Amino acid sequence: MILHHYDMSPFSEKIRLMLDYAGIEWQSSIVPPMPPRPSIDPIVGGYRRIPIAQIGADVFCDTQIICAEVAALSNQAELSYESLSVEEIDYLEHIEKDVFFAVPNSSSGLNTIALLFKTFTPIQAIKFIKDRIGVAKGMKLKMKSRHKSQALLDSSIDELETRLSDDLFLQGGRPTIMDFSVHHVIWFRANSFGNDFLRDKPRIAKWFASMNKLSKDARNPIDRSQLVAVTKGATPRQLDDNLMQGEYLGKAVSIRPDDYARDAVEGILVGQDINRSVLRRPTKQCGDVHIHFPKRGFETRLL
Ligand SMILES: N[C@@H](CCC(=O)N[C@@H](CS)C(=O)NCC(=O)O)C(=O)O
Repeated sequence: MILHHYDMSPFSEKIRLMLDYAGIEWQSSIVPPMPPRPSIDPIVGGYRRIPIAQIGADVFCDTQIICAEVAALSNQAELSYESLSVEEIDYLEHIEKDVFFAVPNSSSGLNTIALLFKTFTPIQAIKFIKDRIGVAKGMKLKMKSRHKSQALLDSSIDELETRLSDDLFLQGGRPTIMDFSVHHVIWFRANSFGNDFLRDKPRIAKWFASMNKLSKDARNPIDRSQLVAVTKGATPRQLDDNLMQGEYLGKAVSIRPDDYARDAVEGILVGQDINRSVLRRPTKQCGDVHIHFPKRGFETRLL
């Protein structure tokens, strides 16, 4: 699997860690923290969120779908959202949206600016701030004030401490999708603004350390020309019969996230079931690719 990602991206950390835990070899394609991303933009055709995963001429957008692929490749169903109950999915949605955005929103503007100037050159930091202001403008999610974000973060951390049992992980003795989906949000908080909050949270501290230890941090880089060669040399995999359910099957459609960074990808809908949509997209350099999206959190429109 090829992973298009950047170091400070929490959702990328979720997949890096899961791939390492699942024992799947992956190749690392580092992209800039904001568009343009010349290595992946011509392949994916508009979708701007990170991470993106790729196997040959199949491209996977959003960690819901990437986790389903990792679960299938490693034969560990518990790494996929599809193994969860509705309540568990609702909990993760709350963590990966409301609590995720509460991390930057709970920090003072000065702390955020200091962090960005520590991470980037001044010009990059200014470009990054401008880019994220643009993303925030197109958002369908309601952002909370700093005070409310801090209260949400505190109560979510208290709740996590009580959810974690003596079994160490959220669903027992080994990590599942629940752990990976919560871990990257805690990682985001700890990496950006320090981990003092772990001091009086012994269960979270132990769990967080155990999760961090899953990282093998052994990356095989792949460069742009290798990427083109791999994509060009592959044909999209055959679609399962159960993907033949979409009402717009065979039609030209656009697909985009329904919440933020809502840039659309256009193509022919060649597969759909209750969890996934697959678009066929011609690319100039690499021929046809299939772009896989989750159904949850995405809109499909007839062109
Ligand atoms: N629901 C998406 C969320 C991905 C996401 O928000 N990624 C952030 C980086 S951690 C992002 O794309 N930010 C804008 C960007 O990098 O251009 C997923 O699960 O993949």
